[in-house]
Amino acid sequence: MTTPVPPLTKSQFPDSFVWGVATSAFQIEGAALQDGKGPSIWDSFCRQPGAIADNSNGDIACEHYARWSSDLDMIADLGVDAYRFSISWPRVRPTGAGAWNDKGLDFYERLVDRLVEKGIKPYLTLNHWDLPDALQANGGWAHRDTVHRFVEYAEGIQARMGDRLASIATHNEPWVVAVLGHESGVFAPGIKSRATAAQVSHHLLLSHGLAVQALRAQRSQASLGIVLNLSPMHPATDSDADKAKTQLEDGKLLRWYMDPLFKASYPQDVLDHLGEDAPKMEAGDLKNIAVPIDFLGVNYYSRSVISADNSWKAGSTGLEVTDMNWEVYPEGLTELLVRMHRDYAVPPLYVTENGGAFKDAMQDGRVHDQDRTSYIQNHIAAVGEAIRQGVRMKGYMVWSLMDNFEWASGYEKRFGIVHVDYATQVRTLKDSARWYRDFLGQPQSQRTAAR
Ligand code: IFM
Repeated sequence: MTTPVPPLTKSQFPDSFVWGVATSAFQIEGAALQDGKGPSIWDSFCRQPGAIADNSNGDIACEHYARWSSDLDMIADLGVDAYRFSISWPRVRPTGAGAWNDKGLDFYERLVDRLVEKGIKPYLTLNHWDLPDALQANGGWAHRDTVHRFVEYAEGIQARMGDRLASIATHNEPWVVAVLGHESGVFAPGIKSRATAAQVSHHLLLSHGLAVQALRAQRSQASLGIVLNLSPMHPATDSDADKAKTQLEDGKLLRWYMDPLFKASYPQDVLDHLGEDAPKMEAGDLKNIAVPIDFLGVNYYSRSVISADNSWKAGSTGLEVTDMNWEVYPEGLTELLVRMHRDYAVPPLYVTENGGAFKDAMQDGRVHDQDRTSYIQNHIAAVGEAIRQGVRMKGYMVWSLMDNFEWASGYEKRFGIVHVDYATQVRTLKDSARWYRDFLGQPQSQRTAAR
C-alpha cells in the first residue's frame, strides 16, 4: 500500500477549502414509517424478492432518526467544516404532493440548527434517490409532472430552513437514478427500459434547472448546484472497437449530464445511439437546464475501463480493488477534475463523495482500516494535484461518515470511517476516522497562506 509523498497536510490546501463527511437519508435514518413519513420507492423496492443482496431494507438502518443528536456530536468531534446529508422527500411531504409533514420538517430543522450551533456548514441534497412512492405510482421521474412536484419540494425546504443552509444540491447522481433505476433496473424503482431511463434523465436535469431558478427567485442564500457521479473512461486496449465504445460510454456517463448543464445541448453521438429512445423535450427545456450554478459536486470512486466485448475485469491490471470490486485509482480523480476544468465552463468544484468499501475487522475495539485510510489519503492528494494544475476546488467530503445501507448491496459493504455495529447501533471510530480527525485538527498556525 502506498502512502502519499510528500506527507499530506491540510496546509497544502487553501484556507477556505471545506472538509466534510457525507451521508444520505435512506442509508442511515431508519424510522421508515415513523412520525408520518410516507413510503419511498426504496422502501418498496427492498420488499421485492432478490432486490437486495442480504434481503435487508432501510427500516432501521443506523437509527439516525433517533440518534441524530449523538451522531452530530460525533461529526463535530471529527473537526469537519461541513456535513453533507439529504432530506427524505416522503418524510417531509409523504405523497410528494398535498400535505406537508411538520414532524419530518421539524426533524431536519433541528438537525440544521444544531449543525449551525456547532459551527458545521449544512450541505443539503434534496434528492438522494428516495422518491415518494405515491409519485412513482403516477409515473415517477418518467412523468413530467414529477418535475413540478420537485420544484415545490425545493421551494418548501428553502422556505422552512434555507436561511441556514450553506449549500443545496438538487440531485445526487442522476445517472444512477436514470440508468440503474430505469434501464438495468438493479436499483429502485426497478424498471428495465432504455427509453424510460433517457426520459428520466431529462426530467431530472430539467427539475434541477427549474428548482435552481425557483430557489433563486426565493433569494436563497445557499450556494446552489448538482452532484454527478463521474469517472474517466479508459479503453482496455488500443483497438478501434475498444476506443469507440469508450467514447460512447464517456458520452453516456459524463457528456450526457455535463453538456446540457454547461452547453445547453445533449451530445449528438449519444442522441444518435439512442435513436427513438431519445427523450421527449419541450421548447426551452435545454435553456432551463443550463442555468448558472454556484458549484458542481463530483462523486468519484474509480475509473472505468472499457472493452467492446465487456471482457475486462477489475483487478486484471494488478491494481488493488475495493470490496465493491472497484479499482483503486486516485490519479483518475486528478485526470477527471482537470478535464472538467478544461472542457467546460464549470463553477468551483467539490469532491462531494469519495471513499472505499473494505472488509473491516473489529479487534479489541479498534478497526485498523489501513486500506481505507490510504485510499482517502491518496485521493485527497489527487485533489491537491488538481488544484496545482489550476482547477478551482472548494472542498472534499468523505463517503461515508458511517457504515450504512449500501443500496442493492444491503449492509454487506462498509464505506464508513465510523464502524456501526448493527445489532447494538454502537458507533466506533475506525483508524481512517482517527487519521481524518488528526489531519483536520492541524492547528491554524501551521497552515500556509491560501493558494
Ligand atoms: O452509497 C453510495 C451513495 O449513496 C451514492 N454514491 C456512491 C455511494 C457508494 O456506492
